[in-house]
Amino acid sequence: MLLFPWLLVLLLCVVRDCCSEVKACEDAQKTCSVVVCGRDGRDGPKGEKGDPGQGLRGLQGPPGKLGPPGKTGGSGPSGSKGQKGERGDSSVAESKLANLEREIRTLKSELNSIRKLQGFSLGKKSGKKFYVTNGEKMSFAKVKGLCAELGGTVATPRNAEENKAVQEVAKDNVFLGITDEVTEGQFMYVTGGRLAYSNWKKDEPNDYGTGEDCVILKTDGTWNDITCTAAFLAVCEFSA
Ligand SMILES: [Ca+2]
Ligand SMILES: [Ca+2]
Repeated sequence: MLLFPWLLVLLLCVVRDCCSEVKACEDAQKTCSVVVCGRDGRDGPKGEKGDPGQGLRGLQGPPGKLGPPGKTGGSGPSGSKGQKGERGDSSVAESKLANLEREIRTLKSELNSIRKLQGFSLGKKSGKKFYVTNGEKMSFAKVKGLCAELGGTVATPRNAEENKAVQEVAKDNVFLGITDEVTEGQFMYVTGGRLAYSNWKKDEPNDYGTGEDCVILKTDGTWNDITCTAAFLAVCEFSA
């Protein structure tokens, strides 16, 4: 039965905020054996950080702008040496060369046929030679050039039969492949060698006037030395 009054006093102290008033407390002390009133104490030490809250997290924002390009890096280390390549195929070049050689042989064969045809139509065959003419008159130098261009030489009869063959082809005065340009008075074949045959006209060669170093075969079959710059018929000879 004694507890009831104490509880009543405590309740009064709380309800009336008696503890904030010293006087009220002193009054209470007079009637209370337990004092629960006093001034506020100092702040206590800071507590430990609490756990994260349980609230909802916001949505992830959009990605940021692209940053500026970085500096160019230095050269990397050299790679390892590759394997040796395969050898080139030379069979194509060899095949082309073989084709060219075949064509050259064909052309040579055709050229020989043409020469022989010319020999029959325009020239005269004598032994192992045949003679052709284009019917034109020109200096000895030009005759030499023309015959060389055709693969032949200036007509050079080395016996009476060949001399007659050239005479029949030419039917006019014609240069022969004989001169004394190297040594005056010593006539030689332009292809080399001393004369093996000659058919000089009487009193020829006479090296007349300022000099005569070339030779013509006259229409009568005889020879005469004459100036090389004069123009006479061109007759070339080829091997048959
Ligand atoms: Ca002469
Ligand atoms: Ca003469």
